[in-house]
Amino acid sequence: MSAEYQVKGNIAVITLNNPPVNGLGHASRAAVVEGMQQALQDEAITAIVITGAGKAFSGGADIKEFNSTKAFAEPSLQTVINVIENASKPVIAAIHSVCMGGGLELALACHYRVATAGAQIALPEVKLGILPGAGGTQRLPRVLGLEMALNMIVSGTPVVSEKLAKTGLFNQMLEGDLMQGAIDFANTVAATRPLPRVRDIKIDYPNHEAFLQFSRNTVGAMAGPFPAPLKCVEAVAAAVTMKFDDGIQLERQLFLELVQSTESKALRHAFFGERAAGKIPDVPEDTPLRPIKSVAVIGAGTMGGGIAMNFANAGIPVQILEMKQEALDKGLATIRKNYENTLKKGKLTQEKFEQRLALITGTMSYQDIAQADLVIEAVFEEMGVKQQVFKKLDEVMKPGAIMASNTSTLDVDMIASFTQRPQDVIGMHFFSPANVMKLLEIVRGKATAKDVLATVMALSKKIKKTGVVSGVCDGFIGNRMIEQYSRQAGFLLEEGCTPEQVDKAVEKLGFAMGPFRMGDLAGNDIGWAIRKRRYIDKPLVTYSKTADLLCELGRYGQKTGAGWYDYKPGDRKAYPSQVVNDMIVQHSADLGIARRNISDQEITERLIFSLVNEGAHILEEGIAMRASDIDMVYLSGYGFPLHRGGPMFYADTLGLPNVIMAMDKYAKGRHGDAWKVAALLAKLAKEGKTFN
Ligand code: 3H9
Repeated sequence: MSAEYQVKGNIAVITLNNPPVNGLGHASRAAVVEGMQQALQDEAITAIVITGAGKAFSGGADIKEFNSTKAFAEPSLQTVINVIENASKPVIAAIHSVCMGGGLELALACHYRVATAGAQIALPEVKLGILPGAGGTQRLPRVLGLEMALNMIVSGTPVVSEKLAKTGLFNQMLEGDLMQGAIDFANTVAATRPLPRVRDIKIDYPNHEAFLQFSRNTVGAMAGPFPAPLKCVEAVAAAVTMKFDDGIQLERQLFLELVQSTESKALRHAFFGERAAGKIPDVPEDTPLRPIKSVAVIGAGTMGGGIAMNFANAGIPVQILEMKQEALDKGLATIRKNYENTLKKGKLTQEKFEQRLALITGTMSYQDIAQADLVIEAVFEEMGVKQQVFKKLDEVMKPGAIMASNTSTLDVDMIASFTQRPQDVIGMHFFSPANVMKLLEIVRGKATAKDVLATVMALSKKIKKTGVVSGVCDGFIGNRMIEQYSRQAGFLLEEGCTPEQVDKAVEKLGFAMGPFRMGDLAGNDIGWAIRKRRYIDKPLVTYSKTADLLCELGRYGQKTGAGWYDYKPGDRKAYPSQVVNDMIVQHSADLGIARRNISDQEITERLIFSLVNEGAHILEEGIAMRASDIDMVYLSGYGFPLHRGGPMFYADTLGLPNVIMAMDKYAKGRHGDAWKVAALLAKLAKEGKTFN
């Protein structure tokens, strides 16, 4: 049953029951209408309470239905709302826990609303690239006022119910048992007529046009590539400028436009992708977890320090181990400085600042960290160094401690083999800056125990990361793909581009940063070291030597004040570099390449399709469990534009046969070997299917 009908004295109670969050899917909507009809026909019933079972009143419309006709099948949410609002008996929404989207819209159609404290109230549709499509933009301003409602609708941010206690949204805040309180309230209003309807409230906002214009300007400036925020303003404006029914009609029309937009599809893909990433088919959800009450990090460098901050932020004590006092002091001082900056910006209270710093301690003794539940190694990216560290960890760590490596490319199985307990070894690949970036690649070795994997997945949630599982291969999901992207970026320089032209083309597509600005930020020497190792193993793989030449000039990036671009002291702005551009032109001449004009389309296709093709190989080999995992890696770790949904989703939207057609064209150019179409990509295109 997706909604239950009960009678308590003279009160009918309709309880939404569609776990996990009582999404208003087709069956739930039909059940509410049925319950309403039953209650209205029963003469003994004097009022109707609507509530939700389990952990939500309702999380809103069932987003899964949006890609099918089910979302609009009758009874639609609009129909349910009309049945409730036009009912001849009082209908009371009894709200708790979560009341969002269509759930809040349903509550707004009720004649009365009662709530417990702590309920999350939101119209979060904008985060899915849509707007409230069942009256929310028209009714919320009528109970909260124009400004507050607009803020909530444009931001999608939840507000706790007690903060709204004094607004027209709630008739009563309840303490104690919600159901008893709601029934008592229902009995007090059972005879009230006429029944109050939110739609009949007049919004009083003198000079609303000035406010709306201000909102259009500010929202427009922040909306970026997303159409939804401005459409939200347009719909809310209708609540003051149009008759209620006309406003509803406009809202409907805007909703239907947005729900079909690629931007919204991409955001919905990301919503489900993030949740799917947490599911590992052969690891049951109830796998017992190892308790993680303390953590140790080996290495106080930029990475180690950033990693440690994640745990302190989550209230978990963390020790940092270094070999030299000086390095340890420097690392701890950097952490302090980072927190001080956050404190200065007002994003941290003094109390939290002190708490977090107190949770981070330093040591130079392995014995001191022996009792940690989890240890993460973040030392130099070299197998010999990792070997020493893991041998030592194996000697000292208590039985059952999880031993993780933050390696970004190395073989986690080999690292595990340095210990007598490979089942306790796992990869935890953080992205720099580790205290900021959302992505955590969780590398499952062939011996990694299921409970170790489950524990690290749960921990990633606790430290607010998007955890994505990868199998073992050189570079895992993200860096293995980026290698192909970087190769293309290098070839483009040899063939006629400047770093600036490549970066601009990619940034125009929506990337946070193009490959060369990114290289300067991360440090070009890191890629250099990786290439030296990689191409010894794979001498036949071609790549542009331009990046090596850059490093030979000592231009490692922002940290050396020069990289692909020039930098001024204390300024992160990238200035095109004559030295670099001359070097690139000279390198082309040395290779005998006649430089040519290259279009932005060629640049972006070569970069993105090289990601897609490698992503297809990664899927074929089972390194990633699903295409959406690859998209999550790129959305949360590589600045891939959110409105394009990740590389695999983007390829789906372009059409896989079109991707292959472009790849075939580039295969006829230089380094055609890079464009061999992955078998999975070819197969899906042939069958008319998509990755996602
Ligand atoms: C809308 O209402 C449109 C209307 O205006 C107009 C219509 C005409 N649908 O996040 P969690 C699933 S648009 C389907 O991990 P939490 C989710 O996929 C909707 N499924 O839990 C996951 O499934 P699984 C507006 C949904 O406790 C499970 O619930 N509403 C929906 O951390 C648990 O999710 C929103 O945008 C849904 N609406 O957070 C609310 N919501 O276990 C979006 C959740 O299979 N949802 N699921 O992976 C949220 O913000 C959070 O999920 C919520 C719970 C706060 C509710």
